[in-house]
Amino acid sequence: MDETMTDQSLTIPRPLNLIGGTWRAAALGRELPMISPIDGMRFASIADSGPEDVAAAIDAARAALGGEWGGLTAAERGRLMLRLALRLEAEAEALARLETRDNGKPIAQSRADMAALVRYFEYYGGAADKLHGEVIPFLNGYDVMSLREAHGVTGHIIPWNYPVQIFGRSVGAALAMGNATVTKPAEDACLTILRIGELAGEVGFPPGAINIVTGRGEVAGRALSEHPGVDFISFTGSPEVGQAIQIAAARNHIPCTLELGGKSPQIVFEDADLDAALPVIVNAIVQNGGQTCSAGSRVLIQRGIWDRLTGMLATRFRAVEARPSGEDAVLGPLISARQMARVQAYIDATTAPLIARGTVAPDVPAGGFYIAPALFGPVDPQSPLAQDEVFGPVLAAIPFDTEAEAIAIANGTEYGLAAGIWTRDGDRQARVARAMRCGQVYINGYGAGGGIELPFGGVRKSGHGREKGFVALSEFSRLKTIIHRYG
Ligand code: TXE
Repeated sequence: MDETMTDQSLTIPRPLNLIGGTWRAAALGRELPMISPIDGMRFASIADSGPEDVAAAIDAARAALGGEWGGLTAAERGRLMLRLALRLEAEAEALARLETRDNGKPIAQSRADMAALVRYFEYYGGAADKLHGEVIPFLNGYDVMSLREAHGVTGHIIPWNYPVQIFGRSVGAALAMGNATVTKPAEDACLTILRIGELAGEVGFPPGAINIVTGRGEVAGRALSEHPGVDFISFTGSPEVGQAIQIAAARNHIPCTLELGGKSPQIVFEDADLDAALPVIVNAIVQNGGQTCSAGSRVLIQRGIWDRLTGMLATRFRAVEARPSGEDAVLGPLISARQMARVQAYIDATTAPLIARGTVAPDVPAGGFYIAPALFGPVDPQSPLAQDEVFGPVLAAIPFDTEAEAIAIANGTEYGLAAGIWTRDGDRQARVARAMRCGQVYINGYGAGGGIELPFGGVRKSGHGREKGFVALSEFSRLKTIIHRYG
């Protein structure tokens, strides 16, 4: 048995919410079980919060804006964030182990998530006092200045696939701009976020700046998205819930960012360096079990290299073994029985030929949510496997003849999050990159979400707004123009 499952030294947060700097059980005393995907066993509980708990957190955030948190200068906010970054770095290994137990992802991926979390707090901590307004030339006798202001109370609804990275990018940017935050993490994986909340208190974050309320999406998440006391919502999750969030935001006349996943293509032209492309294409769908919003879930292959590249991919796929998420794991379990059933249903329903299948290690715990990776092709570009976000280690290979056809297929889904282009032809790189209808394009590489500095977000069903990078600070703040007439 892997040590990530038996590690007794883990600090497992209690089933409490963080509201106004204190830890409280849900008002109605309810709890939800936390199941580890590694073995399907209950190993912890969380608060099953209701609208009253969410309202208390929103009140606490509002009070923080009028209290110590709201009184800090931008530089002081930044310094606190940098202090938290150092603390997170010191605790990174313990946090990574908790994340792997909670979420099931391979320990190497959890470590990468923690490194990104630290970087978000460094990056946004350092940026807290660097986005400012300007003095705008106007009529004689006027001084006009624009000011950057916090929205106020920001709501953060976070999914289970990259809880800490998404917490870092959205809560980090919101705090940097002086907002007071209420986070509703996913019921499938949220313990690491609770632990981060504890550490934030220990390094001196004032009460109410960071509130965390756990619970079910349709109860606690809905309450947060519909509450009139929230000034901005950042949501990452499914398109269906994203639409509900946007409707709720519209009812309250507030802005929101939505990051809703994708069906991102990797386009491989005949002149590509296939040896360089191969491991990247495989990693882009195997990483985190394919449960990545920018997973490269379609590979578009020019016909002249179809046999060669699918052959190379098949060899790689067959070598991937799903196993418990210890040091040697590349592919761990999926998040839940529900997600495993969803992925299996796509595999069962597809009529495309199966090119290759990986394996599940024979000694995985019986109750875990393991699935062998699958490569299908040629897949009809209009079929569900090529159109829907499967959110599992399933790659759809699609042949094409011309550049125009590749662009049409790549853009031919409702999603538009990321794309990868593999070619040595510089003109083609530029043409195809500009033709992609999506938020991020990689040329001769693929980073599945990219670095924390790189603006990230989608088009249409992949959502709107940009998080990550400096631009996120604009999303998490608003401009006020002050027109001063002097005599
Ligand atoms: O998402 P949900 P699920 C996609 C992916 C996946 C599918 C379903 O294709 O297979 O969505 O996943 C909260 N009001 N992505 O069901 O339900 C919920 O508690 C307010 C892509 O897990 O959207 C959780 O905190 N909140 C994605 C968060 O929303 C609600 C990552 C996401 O859960 C709510 C995750 C409601 N009515 C899934 N219902 C990505 N972009 O990376 C749920 N929630």
